[in-house]
Amino acid sequence: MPKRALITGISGQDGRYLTELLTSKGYEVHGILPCRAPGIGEAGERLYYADLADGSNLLSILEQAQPDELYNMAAQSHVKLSFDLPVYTADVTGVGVLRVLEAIRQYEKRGGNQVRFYQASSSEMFGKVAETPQTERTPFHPRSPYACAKVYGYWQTINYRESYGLHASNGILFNHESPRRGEAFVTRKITRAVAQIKLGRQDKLKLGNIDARRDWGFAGDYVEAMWLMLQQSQPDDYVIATGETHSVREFLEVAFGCVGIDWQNHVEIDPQFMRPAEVDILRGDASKARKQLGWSPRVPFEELVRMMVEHDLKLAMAS
Ligand code: NAP
Ligand code: G4F
Repeated sequence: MPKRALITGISGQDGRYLTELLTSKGYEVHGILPCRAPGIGEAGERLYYADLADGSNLLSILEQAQPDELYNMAAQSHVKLSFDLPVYTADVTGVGVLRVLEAIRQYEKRGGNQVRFYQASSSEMFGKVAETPQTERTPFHPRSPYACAKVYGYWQTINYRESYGLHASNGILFNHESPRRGEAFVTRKITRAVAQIKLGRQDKLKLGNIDARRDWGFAGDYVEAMWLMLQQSQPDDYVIATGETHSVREFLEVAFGCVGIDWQNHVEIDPQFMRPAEVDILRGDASKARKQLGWSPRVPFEELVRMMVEHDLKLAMAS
């Protein structure tokens, strides 16, 4: 019998990489789509509609999918948007985790198989960082409604592990990017603009705080860490990061450098992209994951940027 996995947020960046990884490992992959997804009403075999703001059909989905592993990727995942939609973000990104955990508890209580649970926690929880680099022991200081919601989900995951013995783990993942990254995140916004500017179809790129620093890795590497967490006999929480930090400014230099253009001639600072509170610097220490999971990142920063620029250039030339 192949192992079965259920992925919420299967249509997102990580959901897609994780589906490929698990499929390559012989898993039968089931996925949950939010009801606004295109093709509504046509979810096929192994695809289910559910909204984490509702959750009323989660138990029924578990009964149909009978997963050995559940990866909770679904979230309103945009930090800036969470300032405009704080209650919605708290509901989906925070309480949504509780809805999934409670469905698993009910499922197991009714005689279902044990479900190993992965929660997509975030380095945003460190927010106004108490120390650098950040580890599993660094205190949280969330700086956005999104980060507050993630802290809630993180602690509910631990509560269900400690109260009910669920095999529930948190991956505290630092920023990870790819050609599949959503277009509203800064890396993809930049690489798409680089392609348009190179082809002479755009002149200016408007950005917010370009001095912010992030620990950027490749999403394809990071989904492997998620899988490794659920293969451990004991559930636990792990930081997943490269250990390097780069500013948005550095990202601009490398991305525009890939096509031989000086970014300074094209970038404008626009206050509409500033946040009410900023996370100035993130840099993670993934020593625990290296030691206990045998995980390490493969794609370095410059290669990641080049991969994204080349992808967006190809896309732009084809359109
Ligand atoms: P993403 O591309 O934004 O994907 C989020 C997924 O959640 C999408 O499939 C989305 O569906 C779905 N979704 C949104 N609202 C939903 C709702 N109300 N009910 C059910 N599904 C809903 O995010 P990602 O980059 O793949 O990240 C995956 C997870 O890791 C997220 O929880 C994110 O917060 C977390 N995380 C990401 C990073 C990172 O750097 N990428 C770092 C740390 C943690 P649609 O496609 O229809 O919107
Ligand atoms: O790409 P971003 O929007 O990612 P952010 O806020 O770090 O959040 C991402 O990573 C988190 C992990 O740490 C995830 F949990 C979360 O779901 C998401 O995937 O912004 C990165 C930085 C910020 O400091 C932002 O202020 O870039 C700065 N920035 C500057 N100009 C901009 C822009 N960000 C966006 N999205 N758009 C801009 O125009």
